[in-house]
Amino acid sequence: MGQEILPTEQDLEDIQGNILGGFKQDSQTFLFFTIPQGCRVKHWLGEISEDIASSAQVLANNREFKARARKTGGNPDANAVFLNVALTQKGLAAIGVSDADLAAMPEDFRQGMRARAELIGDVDGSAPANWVGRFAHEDPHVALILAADDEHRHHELVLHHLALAASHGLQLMHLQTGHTRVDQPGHEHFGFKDGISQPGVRGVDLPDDPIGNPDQGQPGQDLLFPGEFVIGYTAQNPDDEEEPGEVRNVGPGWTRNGSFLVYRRLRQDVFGFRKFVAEAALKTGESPELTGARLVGRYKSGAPLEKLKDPGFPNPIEGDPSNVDPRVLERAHINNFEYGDDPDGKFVPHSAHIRKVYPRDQDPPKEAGSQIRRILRRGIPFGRSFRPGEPAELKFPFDRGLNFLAYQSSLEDQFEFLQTKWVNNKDFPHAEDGQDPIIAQKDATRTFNFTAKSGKAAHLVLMKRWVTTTAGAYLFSPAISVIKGWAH
Ligand code: N7H
Repeated sequence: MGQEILPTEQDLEDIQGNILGGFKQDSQTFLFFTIPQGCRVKHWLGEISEDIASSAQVLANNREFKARARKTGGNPDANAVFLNVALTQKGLAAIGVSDADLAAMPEDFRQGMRARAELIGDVDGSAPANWVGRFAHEDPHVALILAADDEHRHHELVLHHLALAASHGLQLMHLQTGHTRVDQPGHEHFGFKDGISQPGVRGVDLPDDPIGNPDQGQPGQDLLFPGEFVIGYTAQNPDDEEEPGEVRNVGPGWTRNGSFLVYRRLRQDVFGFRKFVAEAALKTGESPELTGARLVGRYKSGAPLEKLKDPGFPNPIEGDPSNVDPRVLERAHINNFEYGDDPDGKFVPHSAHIRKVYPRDQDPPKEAGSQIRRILRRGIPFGRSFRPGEPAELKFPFDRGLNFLAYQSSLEDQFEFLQTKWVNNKDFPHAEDGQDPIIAQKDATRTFNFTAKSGKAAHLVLMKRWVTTTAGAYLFSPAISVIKGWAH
């Protein structure tokens, strides 16, 4: 058994808030800057460092929101404004990190997302040369993540930080908005409920049932060792999901309490997706709701296809999917399922999005192999909701999609592994199972295999991507004390 290093309260004060807490605010803006030589970047860091939100702060506010939602008290700060900071390798160099320390950072991060584009499948329309604005030919140095519930305060926050950065000589490279959808809060643009399943973190997330089930947060949510997401802590044991593994140390000593952040601006073609689902449903004779749910692994409501085979819930594969028992959306059920009892993918196809990116206890990779590939997702949509009748393809800046954000302690073993070995790989988990129909980036033409209502094997040919990468970066989100140390 390895050593168990878990974050203390003092550590949670030092780890940036979007990492372990996650900003839940409805308005978020991502400001990407470059740091020209000779600009007063250290003074700027000094100005912003006092305002960086910690995980302790964000976790406390999120708990108050939850308590209010469950009507058990709760006094969240509706006026809270949160700020976080992350830098690319070029940004670390620009603020004066030593060459030795820069060289000690992992290769994936040093190279950056642009250089790794082919590896992760960002080719053709998703290739960096086609990314929006200045992302098409350069990397940002630093990103500010700004979050507020109140729209007015959010605007003030953004304007304040634009002016502050400019007054210190930083150059704005890209301003990316993010907004919860007004017509369907909590749902991404294709219409599916998002933000349901996240890894729980030991020492941070509390078990619902500490005596009976201390290794789970909410039902079905396995608690993982924090070193999977934050540097300097015990990580998972790759051979046993319940035992601690090694302490994860990466690069120079100052990376402790930091985390690697993947940012991807993913454009969504809602018209194309809806058209495909409607036509596919006609071909297979199944409802459009069921066809969409097969691609994702959940219905638009978030109801998990896998769960619905359990005795006690009406089985939507046989009947009308709108008959889904609403109890399945409750905390006790919505994420409480495995795939081991559906080895052939009869309910959730092997390549359905949520099964590809988190195969749970499926073999391969087995539970322990699944848990070392998890990420903390912190995405938020951008752009207006689709309105029937509008042009099929919308170009920047009027497009829509997902600001995909994910924190982890290894880009190569987590985000890149998911993208290359599972999502883009038609042979995972088994030969010819197909690529992820939602987010695969490699080939435009893919085949989606599933078991039809009749029990027979069926397949759909996907001719087009509905998700395109339109910008991206690998960033590092350092401990708050480290940023204060760099400032003067
Ligand atoms: Fe995915 N979608 O609407 O289809 N995702 N995702 N994702 N995703 C999830 O369970 C979606 C993307 C993960 O724990 C849900 O919280 C869309 C990337 C992971 O069971 C839905 C886009 C990557 C999970 C979507 C997109 C991932 C997950 C269900 C792009 C990583 C958790 C909601 C526009 C490489 C799986 C939920 C689990 C869930 C959709 C991107 C990964 C509905 C539209 C790039 C790990």
